[in-house]
Amino acid sequence: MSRKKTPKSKGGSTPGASALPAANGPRPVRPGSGAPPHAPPLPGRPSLGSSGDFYDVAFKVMLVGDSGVGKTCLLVRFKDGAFLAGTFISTVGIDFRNKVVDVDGAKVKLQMWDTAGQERFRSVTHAYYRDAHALLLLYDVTNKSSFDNIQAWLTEIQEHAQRDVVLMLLGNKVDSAQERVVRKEDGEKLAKEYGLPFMETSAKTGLNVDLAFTAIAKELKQRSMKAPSEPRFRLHDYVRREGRVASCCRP
Ligand SMILES: Nc1nc2c(ncn2[C@@H]2O[C@H](COP(=O)(O)OP(=O)(O)O)[C@@H](O)[C@H]2O)c(=O)[nH]1
Ligand SMILES: [Mg+2]
Repeated sequence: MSRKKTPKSKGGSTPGASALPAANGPRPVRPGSGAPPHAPPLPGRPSLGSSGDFYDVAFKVMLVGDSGVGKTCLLVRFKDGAFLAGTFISTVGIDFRNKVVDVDGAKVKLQMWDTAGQERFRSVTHAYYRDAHALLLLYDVTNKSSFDNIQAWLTEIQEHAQRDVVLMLLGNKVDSAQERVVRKEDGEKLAKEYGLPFMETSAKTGLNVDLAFTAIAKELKQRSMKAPSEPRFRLHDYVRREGRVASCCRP
């Protein structure tokens, strides 16, 4: 299997100015290969980068949703296993972080993009959507308007994202049980209406955070390099089966 080396993630650029080629549908990104972005992964020819981990295939994952729902915190929780409380993180913003995850023996690099404040007026650069292989759409379970705005976000996504983009709906901040105003059933109902996989998460406790990104990585990896003998990965079933319920809400 081909193994590439990933450059370290860093700040300072906008999604439109990505060092990686623009994606074309859910095909993998192949940094450094010089090949068109829509080509399949290179088999059996490892390539070396300047630093970082080896990987077989890479994808762009974008986080969208209203300002304050916890996109940056979710990303940081997945990448670094830490929670950043307070407002500091929301004002600074980051551009992207890389993480390589192991999916059934394959190294899948997720390049995860953050919107760094553009989402405040739902004015996210359209190129941001166009480049995405997967989108995590977040609302905050303690903020009703962030939930009500999901439909508007979906309209944006339908207009500007690739038609076969992998999309998942996440209701974040479930650790804040006292402040919850959006019921889990409401999230489930909305997700069902749009045919989306859905989970509740907490960037604070880490609940379902790794699972959300891993599920996306599994789906994308299968789409790009599924062996004929391999059973089809079912994203909806996977998150339904593996998703944990916040301890506050167990019956
Ligand atoms: N209780 C709780 N607070 C969170 C969670 N995720 C984010 N926050 C807080 O919500 C605020 C906004 O988070 P941020 O990640 O900047 O949101 P963004 O604007 O969507 O990127 C910050 O004060 C975070 O500390 C969570 O899962 N639980
Ligand atoms: Mg942010």
